[in-house]
Amino acid sequence: MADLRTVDPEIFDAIQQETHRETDKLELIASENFTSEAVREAVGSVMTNKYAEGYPFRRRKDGTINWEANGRYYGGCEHVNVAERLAIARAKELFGAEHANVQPHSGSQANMAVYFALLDVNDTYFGLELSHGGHLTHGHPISFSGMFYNVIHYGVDQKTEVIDYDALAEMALEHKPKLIVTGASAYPRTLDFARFREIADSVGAYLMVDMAHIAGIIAAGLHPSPVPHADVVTTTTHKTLRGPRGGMILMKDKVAAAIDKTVFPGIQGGPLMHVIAGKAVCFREALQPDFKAYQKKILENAQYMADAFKTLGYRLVSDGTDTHLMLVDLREKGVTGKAAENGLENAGITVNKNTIPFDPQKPFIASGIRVGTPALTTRGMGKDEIEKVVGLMDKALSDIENEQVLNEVKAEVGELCATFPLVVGEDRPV
Ligand code: DSN
Repeated sequence: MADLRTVDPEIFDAIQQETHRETDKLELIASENFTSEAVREAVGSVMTNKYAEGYPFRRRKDGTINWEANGRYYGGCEHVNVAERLAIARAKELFGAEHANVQPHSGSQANMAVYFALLDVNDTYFGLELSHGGHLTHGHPISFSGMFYNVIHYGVDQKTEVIDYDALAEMALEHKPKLIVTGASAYPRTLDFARFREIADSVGAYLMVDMAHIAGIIAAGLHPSPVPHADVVTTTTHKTLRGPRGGMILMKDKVAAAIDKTVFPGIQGGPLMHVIAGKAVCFREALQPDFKAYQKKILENAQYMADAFKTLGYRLVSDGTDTHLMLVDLREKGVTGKAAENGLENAGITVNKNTIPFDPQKPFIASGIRVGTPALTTRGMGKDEIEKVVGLMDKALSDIENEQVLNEVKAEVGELCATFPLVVGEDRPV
């Protein structure tokens, strides 16, 4: 980073400070993780310099792909083509998909491409309610995904806090959606993709699964895969999958031409070839045997974390988790999600406030927090450390405005981080 330090000391300093934050605090945001150095090397490479609008292939009239033909609108794409072809091939292998588009800049753009390709304006589609674990881009009125379509939301059962599949099946018969979207940002239980397919088929709807949160777990074969069931599967690449920040679409061949055309030229221009190179590295890493072991540890750690919270008297939404994340309902502790997020931040523990199903609080206050184990697992933490972390959180949450208590917790967080170091920057080898 010698050049950056000289050329732009302010940005250099901001990156240094972020390095310290990532290294010296405990990261429990369920959607965050730490990429490998190899992924960051690819993302920081010269491929950021290259325009490559189009694809590293052309489609024949019958829709099949001709990998020998040049589908780019710019010259000089021979090397970035290698990166994108590898990313596509590895994504297909990793998830067993018929086709992959690795160009979406984000999960939101991946979802946009699917809606624009499969729906007309004002068409009806179903998405999981945001406050029940869904995502803004699953039809919330303040998002493009809710502005152009007639979106009807389904939710969880109030008692079990698990998706009410019977209610969804009835809703489908009544409203005949053209598309059913599932996948979630804050839903701790296994999603029954076969059941979603059955419901979609009962009304001739497309099925789209946004697997962003659980993509790594699915890649490791530790959560049922949506790929055999869904027409389209969207994801980000930076959560449990531990790749660079970005999006991807997996799809059946029958919708591939329409979706590729919607990603480019429909909604995006030049693909971020440096990020696509990073995605290729991520998929290669995810194809290695140790990735499965890593995902298994994420899930085991989530069970230790859930048990530890319950032992200390916390209520978890749906009473636990099958995945990497859980929602802690803080109402009985007399703490709001917002106060918890702020207090824990001061104690060196990063979480996000989160609404719980049927939350009486507004989203900006929220009754709960969402916590996950991917980032702690990447640091090498296991049962003892997870139990220690929950104990520290309990100490802070039990006296969330007491500065002295928060400082005591922070000191212990510092010791734990030092024992489980993280190499996140060239200038911060540990
Ligand atoms: N913002 C992401 C999350 O935290 O789950 C979803 O896009």
